[in-house]
Amino acid sequence: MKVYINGQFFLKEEAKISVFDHGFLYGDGAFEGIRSYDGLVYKLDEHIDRLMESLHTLMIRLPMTQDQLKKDVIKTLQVNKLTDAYIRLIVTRGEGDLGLDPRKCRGNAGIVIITDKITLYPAELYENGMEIITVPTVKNHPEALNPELKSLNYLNNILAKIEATNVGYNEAIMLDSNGYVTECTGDNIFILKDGVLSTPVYGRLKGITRQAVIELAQKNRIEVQQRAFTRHEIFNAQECFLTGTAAEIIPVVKLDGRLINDGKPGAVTLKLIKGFKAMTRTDGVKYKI
Ligand code: PXG
Repeated sequence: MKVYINGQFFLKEEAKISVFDHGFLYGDGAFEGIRSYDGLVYKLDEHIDRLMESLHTLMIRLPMTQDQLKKDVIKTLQVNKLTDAYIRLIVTRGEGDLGLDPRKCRGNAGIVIITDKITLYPAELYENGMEIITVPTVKNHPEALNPELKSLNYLNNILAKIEATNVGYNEAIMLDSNGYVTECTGDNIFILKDGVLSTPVYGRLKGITRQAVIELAQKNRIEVQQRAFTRHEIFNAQECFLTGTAAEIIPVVKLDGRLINDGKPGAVTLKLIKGFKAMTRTDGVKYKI
């Protein structure tokens, strides 16, 4: 496996960045998690657009054109001969002196592209659904560190993940400081009630898979509402599922000990999983290895 660092490829063992990089020192940077399926990079433009928004907020200048960055993502897949991959694209503030001030980083931002084989949750969880819990760690306030910003500082989510795995759960719901549901540690959340799909509108990452599922549902004439809701609505929903690049779509059948409906993945969830699978095998930026 070879790793792309600033235009050059390095063996995994030799792929290293400076300890003075502000991405390492302060989590100062942004990233994307992208996937390719069967020689197609799924939603590459959307991922690059979201990355550009993160960089704009962080006031980090991309040291190349967006087009070149997309080409380099594909080149990394080709160098590693991967048709089905997980792609981690990282932009860091770059090397600087000690001290928070980004002006201490006089060089360019750093670009790293890691490609790897995909790791999904166990197949059993896709068939039978997942049990999740709500954790005490509250989601970052949007005016502290906005969850829409996919920054290299993921400690809020990591703390929540630790709280979930400590008690034997794979995923956790995080609430905002008013008690509304935001998302999970690496996935967005949807519920279905009376034929209407709902997903939180504030305080969560604007997931690419979330958007794809919204569009897929609308194509299937399912109404979608982006709105605030509480755990009470999840307990009493007919269906619930999570979406994310890594997880794709995974059914949720129990939250905080409450069965959701009959505790089995719902019909709409299964239909969306099928539609999403088909989409990932046909849409995307084609590449040859
Ligand atoms: N919420 C959060 C906090 C995320 O980090 C999502 C939602 C889903 O967004 P997308 O755009 O992927 O539909 C994410 C995405 C990993 C990994 O390595 C994490 C994500 C994506 C891919 C891999 O754990 N998070």
